[in-house]
Amino acid sequence: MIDQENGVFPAVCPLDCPDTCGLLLHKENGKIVKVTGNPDHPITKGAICNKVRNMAERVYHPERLQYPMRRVGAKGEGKFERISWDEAIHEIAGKFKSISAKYGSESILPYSFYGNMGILGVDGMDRRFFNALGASMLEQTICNAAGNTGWKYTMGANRGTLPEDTEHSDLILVWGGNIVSTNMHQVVLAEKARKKGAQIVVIDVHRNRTAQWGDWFIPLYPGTDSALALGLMNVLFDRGLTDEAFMQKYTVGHEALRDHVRDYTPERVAHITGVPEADIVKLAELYGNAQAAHIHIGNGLQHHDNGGMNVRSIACLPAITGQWLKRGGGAVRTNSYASTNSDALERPELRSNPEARVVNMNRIGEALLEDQQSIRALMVYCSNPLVVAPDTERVERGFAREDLFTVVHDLFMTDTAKYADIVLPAKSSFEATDLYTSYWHQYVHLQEPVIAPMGESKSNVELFSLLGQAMGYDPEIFGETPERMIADALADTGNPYMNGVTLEALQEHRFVKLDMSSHDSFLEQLPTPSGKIELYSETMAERGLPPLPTYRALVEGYDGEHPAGPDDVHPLMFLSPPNHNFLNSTFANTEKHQRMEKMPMLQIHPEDAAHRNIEDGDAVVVWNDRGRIELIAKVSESMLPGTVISQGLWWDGSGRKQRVNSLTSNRLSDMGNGATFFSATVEVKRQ
Ligand SMILES: Nc1nc2c(c(=O)[nH]1)N[C@H]1C(S)=C(S)[C@@H](COP(=O)(O)OP(=O)(O)OC[C@H]3O[C@@H](n4cnc5c(=O)[nH]c(N)nc54)[C@H](O)[C@@H]3O)O[C@H]1N2
Ligand SMILES: Nc1nc2c(c(=O)[nH]1)N[C@H]1C(S)=C(S)[C@@H](COP(=O)(O)OP(=O)(O)OC[C@H]3O[C@@H](n4cnc5c(=O)[nH]c(N)nc54)[C@H](O)[C@@H]3O)O[C@H]1N2
Ligand code: SF4
Ligand SMILES: [Mo]
Repeated sequence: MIDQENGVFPAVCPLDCPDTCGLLLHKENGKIVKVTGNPDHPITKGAICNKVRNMAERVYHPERLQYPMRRVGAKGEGKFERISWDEAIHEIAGKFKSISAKYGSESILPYSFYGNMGILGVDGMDRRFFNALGASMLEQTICNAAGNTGWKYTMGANRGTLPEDTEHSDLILVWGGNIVSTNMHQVVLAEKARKKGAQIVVIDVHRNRTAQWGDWFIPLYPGTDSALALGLMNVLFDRGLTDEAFMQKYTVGHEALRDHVRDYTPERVAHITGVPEADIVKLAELYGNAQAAHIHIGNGLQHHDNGGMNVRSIACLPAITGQWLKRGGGAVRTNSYASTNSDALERPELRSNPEARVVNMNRIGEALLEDQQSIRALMVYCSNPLVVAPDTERVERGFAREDLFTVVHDLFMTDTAKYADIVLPAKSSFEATDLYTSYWHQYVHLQEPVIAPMGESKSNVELFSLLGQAMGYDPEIFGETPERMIADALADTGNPYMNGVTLEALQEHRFVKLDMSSHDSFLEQLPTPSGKIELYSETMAERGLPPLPTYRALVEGYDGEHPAGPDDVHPLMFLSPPNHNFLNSTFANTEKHQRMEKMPMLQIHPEDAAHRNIEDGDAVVVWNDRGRIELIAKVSESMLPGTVISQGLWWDGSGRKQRVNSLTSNRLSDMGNGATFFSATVEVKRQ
């Protein structure tokens, strides 16, 4: 493909998005001129989002990094000189060796996430390298850790309703997820259900694009979702809308739960959540009487102090109503049916320091500042922590440490890369070979290079191969080709769903469906301690968590029961969910995507605006004890008073003024050590 100047070539979207779309890359004179959806892909069927339709702008952007560079200016200043790959690799390996010898290998920390979902690059050759090095380990909990943990306490595994089944639902609750922007093919499937009469209810803190598309929008105070779920359970038990036979057979703890939810009367829950009592009853009746009700549990409601419990509580709803037995009924957080042979990929036997300490990625600023003695070198790839990690000011101070040796591998000179001692150019996913699974649908994809690499850029696999060899590690393990790695990753997975997913099948078809033939017995094989759906969780009790779903107010924040008072210095809840045209901080530096998003804004309720003499279009300052940013006010009734919203992780252009994470906290969630991006409070004034 790479040698063919013209033609249409299959590809897969590499971004951290549930849809994992099949793509077609249209090449003319050796360059991609158009990106479209692959109509043969059974789930994504030729439709793709606008972001990726404009991917060529990113791939051929004039600011793509072309060659390795060494810092010559101050940290963060962005002044670099060109060096060769040989020099770069030599310098990094030399530094890692001397730092290891002097301070111990644990003083080196990798920092990565899923800027490119290719398994070989983020869960493969890189892991081999850090295992052999004996580096500290990164706890990668910035995205969905709280919710996944909460879900697993109830259901055992991150599995739920399959996408294709949702077109058979007659009621779809989209709860804390902005699927029009973040999971567009779920919207297509829900539209099919809607044509057959399904109703779509959206429960969110603001009238996002999904709420505008749905049939009924229910706004609530941030972080009060577990209270709402408990209120719904109260009505369901009270009105006999539960499925006794199902609960007997498939759950534990339903008697205890029935007693427990008596405390969550619609009246009290209305007070906590801001959802009117009549709406709570109406929603419970709608849910309890549905033929097949599906709940899409988004990521938004779990980025809170109580995020794990929000998901855990909602996950009890399909269990008490027996919805799991209905086609199109149930719920989904993520669908992790695929798995690779991670030992073959990561080579845990190479681990030179099995006791290496673990650093939580949400607390990177704190780790760098308070632990100065212990972290001496940092290697960042597939992530942009200066923009995406909470508490930016602290992260920035950490990265500014003169004694810290930092390497950043990226496609662009991100805010993070500006702090690097060595910057390395990364290939785009269309320039490399890698393997992609989806965390929503059941297809596995192969990407092979379609275009030549930009400048001297290298893939993660190539980078860590070179580094491993320069360190003197086993040349065979660090010299493996991507094809060999894929073949090994797909062999002996011990996972029946992976039957038939082989390198050869992928080379022939580009994407291969998981073998779902053993899937019918989903409920019979729940991997919880009891083997049943755990409405009461003994494990949670052992870990000091409430064993039954229980509402706990946010650490920093307000609800209807504890509203902000006159003494509160930061009386507004501040939420910064993703926007439509960026993918986290990716695309925030391409002009086309910036134009589509217009500018970084703060949505503020007319009542909150009036108190502060703020009018639509005013420049405003948003601040708290952690930081201060500047945005343009958009006065709107799209959320309840007391909540302000800024969508999108902006960073390019006017410097640090618009980085929303300057305001967010690095507190960890109740479960899973997850991020609490949306549990922050602020004050706002006109500039
Ligand atoms: N266009 C686009 N698509 C993306 C991304 C992107 O940046 N842009 N990011 C990708 C990634 S990494 C992820 S994890 C997913 C995330 O995608 P989603 O699962 O959709 O999650 P979010 O967009 O973070 O939040 C969804 C909604 O939850 C709301 N919310 C916040 N707090 C609460 C609460 O307490 N209760 C309720 N009910 N709602 C609340 C937010 O305001 C937002 O409208 O999207 C992926 N897809
Ligand atoms: N305030 C707030 N903060 C958030 C969120 C939020 O909703 N609000 N969402 C959070 C969530 S859910 C997530 S998942 C995180 C995401 O945070 P990140 O994983 O950091 O995601 P991106 O911002 O997309 O940054 C990915 C970087 O990887 C680079 N990259 C892409 N491909 C490659 C490659 O092949 N090799 C290398 N070396 N680099 C590559 C890209 O150029 C980009 O700079 O952000 C979190 N931060
Ligand atoms: S970002 Fe999501 S919707 Fe857009 S092309 Fe990629 S996988 Fe598809
Ligand atoms: Mo995420």
